[in-house]
Amino acid sequence: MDMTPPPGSTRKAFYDAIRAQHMTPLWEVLHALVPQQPATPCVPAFWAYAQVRPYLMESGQLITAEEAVRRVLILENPGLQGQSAITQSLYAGLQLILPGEVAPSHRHTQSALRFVVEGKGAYTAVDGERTTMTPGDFIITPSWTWHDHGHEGTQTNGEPVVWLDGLDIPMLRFFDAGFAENHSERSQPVTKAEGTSYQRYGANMLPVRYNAPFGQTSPIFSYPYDRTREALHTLERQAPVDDWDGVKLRYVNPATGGSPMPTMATFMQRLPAGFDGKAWRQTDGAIFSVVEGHGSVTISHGAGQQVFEFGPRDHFVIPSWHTASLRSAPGCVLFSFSDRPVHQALGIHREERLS
Ligand code: GTQ
Repeated sequence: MDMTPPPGSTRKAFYDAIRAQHMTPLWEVLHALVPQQPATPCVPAFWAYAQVRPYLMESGQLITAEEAVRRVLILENPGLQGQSAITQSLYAGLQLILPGEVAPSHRHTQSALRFVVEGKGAYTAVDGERTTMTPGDFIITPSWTWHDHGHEGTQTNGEPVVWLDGLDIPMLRFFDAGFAENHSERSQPVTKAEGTSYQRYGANMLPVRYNAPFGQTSPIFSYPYDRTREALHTLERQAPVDDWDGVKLRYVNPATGGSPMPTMATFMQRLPAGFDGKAWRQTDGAIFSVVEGHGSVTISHGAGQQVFEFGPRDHFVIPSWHTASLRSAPGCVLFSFSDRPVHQALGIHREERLS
């Protein structure tokens, strides 16, 4: 029997023939399907707040929060154009609310985090409780909970409020598990005093008959910055500083010790003055929001290297398995989030700390 492979043209004819049967040869795509290491289309990207802010404010003149439902400029990864994604699994955007406005109530299966970037006077309502939004606060909207946003200031004395939205939109799209509905009222009825959740779940205690009001999602829906900031600054003075991360803490669901949401982990870190961090890489691509101070991040992948110099309210993304390191001369504070809990649940999370 002749075992010589047929010429390429015969293969091409074969591929055409099986395409009609909705089949395709694995051997042409095996390398790409099962890469030797992550080959993400996501690229490092940086949004300087000084560049972004004028457009955000201009959007405030173009459309109301009511008409837009959510007046957001999406931070779209240049490698994922048209996909409304900042990494393959995550969405990020900057949302603007002006004095007197309401972003009407709805709910969806996508989980959301809000990280407050600037301004005072806005609130988010979740499941009958409002929380005032203060810069640096980390706020959660659990999957399938009613939520609306508003601004109690007036046109004459209020200031614009901007926050970073982080959602698992691309992940739920991948799973085809997205559902949404609008509330019958513009603002949901307020049924709990502000701070109820925090007092009930945020004092290192839980109700005796704790019943997980939001399933796997944290029952604390606002983690105030003053507490986070104090913890980081105290630890910087009193405890060893990590060579890669500086002083970095992860936010927790106090009932489980796990991440605040099943799909997203959130972190806050302080780099002490003069920090010159070692490099690392990990499979979870991460989105950063600069809270205070200045510094730089160096991101390299293969032969390519980029350095972003950052200051307050700037945003950047470190894609999966890109090598990164952080520096800060005056010291700084960085918020970040990623899809790490999903990697961990699937047993595929990898991290390498380079020396
Ligand atoms: O605030 O509910 O940035 O539903 C994207 C989708 C924000 C929100 C976004 C949303 C929201």
